Amino acid sequence: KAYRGDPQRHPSYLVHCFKPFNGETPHQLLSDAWLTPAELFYVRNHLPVPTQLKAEAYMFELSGPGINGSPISISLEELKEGSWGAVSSRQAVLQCAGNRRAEMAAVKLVEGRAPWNHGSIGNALWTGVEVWRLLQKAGLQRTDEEAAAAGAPSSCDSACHLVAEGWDFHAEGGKHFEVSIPLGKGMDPTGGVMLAWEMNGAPLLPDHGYPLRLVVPGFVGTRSVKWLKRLSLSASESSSAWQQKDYKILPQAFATLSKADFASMPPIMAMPVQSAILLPEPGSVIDASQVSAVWFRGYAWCGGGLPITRVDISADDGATWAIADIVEREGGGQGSDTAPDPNAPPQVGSKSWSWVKWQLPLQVPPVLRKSGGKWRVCCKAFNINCDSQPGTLASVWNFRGLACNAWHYVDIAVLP
Ligand code: MTE
Ligand code: MO
Repeated sequence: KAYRGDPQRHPSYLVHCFKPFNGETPHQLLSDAWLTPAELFYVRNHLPVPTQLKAEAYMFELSGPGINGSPISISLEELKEGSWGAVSSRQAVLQCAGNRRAEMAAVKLVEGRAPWNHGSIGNALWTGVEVWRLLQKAGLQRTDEEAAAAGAPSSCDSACHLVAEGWDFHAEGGKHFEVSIPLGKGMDPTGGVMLAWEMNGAPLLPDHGYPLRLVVPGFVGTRSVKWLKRLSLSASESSSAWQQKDYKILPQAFATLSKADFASMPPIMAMPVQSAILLPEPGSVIDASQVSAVWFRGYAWCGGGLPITRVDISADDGATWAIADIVEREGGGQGSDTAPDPNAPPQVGSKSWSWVKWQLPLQVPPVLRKSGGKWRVCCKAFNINCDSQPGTLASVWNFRGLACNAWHYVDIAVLP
């Protein structure tokens, strides 16, 4: 009953759960679209959608040490007028911690609700106000002026964490969704953290946080709190179960809930290098008498704002690798002759919150062309720090099934 007010959804979602709604973007669309359409952008809700919120009357509360007049109420109107900092737009990927959980679960059972494939990720253009501007206007000062000039995080005297609470809540416990991020990320002018009211140029849809959400680029999706109710500065992390007992990568030794010592591990913030093959879809059938080569296409992304430098593809389980063509990256290659080459190396020191799209045609191997069989292809990406992805699912397996970023494999069937 609590979910009666939930919005209508696009029928093409690959639904993992209806109450709360957890739906994945169709992979063909993920591949075709540079900006993932909002009406099919993956949805990860923990609770019913709070549907009573209206942009016209909307306010959120800002409080904590260093905030003038704390607590203060800030309306969406004020944000849109630019009273809390210039309005700007930025592309950023959101990826759920559970993206690719289904692969991990196939190795060994995981304690995680939705069996996501590789489609709980999307890239969008977010419009709003940068949180560091808002916090500065609200009175938050860095104690070290030099650090400010250098764009460094605040020195964290009385408040180290930015806690964000949503309007959605548990009918039983009355607890609103809540998580936190380090204040340094929120105060970093290059950290990209925004309060956004538009996604891809239109007001946020109810499922994506209408009327206002936090967007924390480069961090695990769960930090981007939807339906924002309150932002507060705090000396400690959020004490919620979502912060303390959920989004953590536990060692293999804690393979049951009763053993899981959540306090021993920090919550996930920045996400590791990720890439996946979107097309052809696993299980596709290729008729080798009709086609000689197959185009493989997919995405690559890294958390922490670290640009992707390249994507490698292997058809022999990682013994040899071909280099994929980066067909699109932010500011490059979007169908224009004058745009910079997306394969050009990213600037050292630059940040990237968006993804890259890649492709590569592979010849059907002669053996398969002759007698048919299973064709297994995998990909891995590198970021600017030379981090890549681990080879096996077993090496990244964790009890909650989070941050799965092993080489991504697809098996397709070849008919001779
Ligand atoms: N914010 C609130 N208030 N409630 C939620 O359930 N889910 C989080 C995050 N923000 C959530 C939330 C999780 S786990 C993810 S992955 C992202 O929102 C998903 O955002 P999306 O549904 O817009 O794709
Ligand atoms: Mo998530």
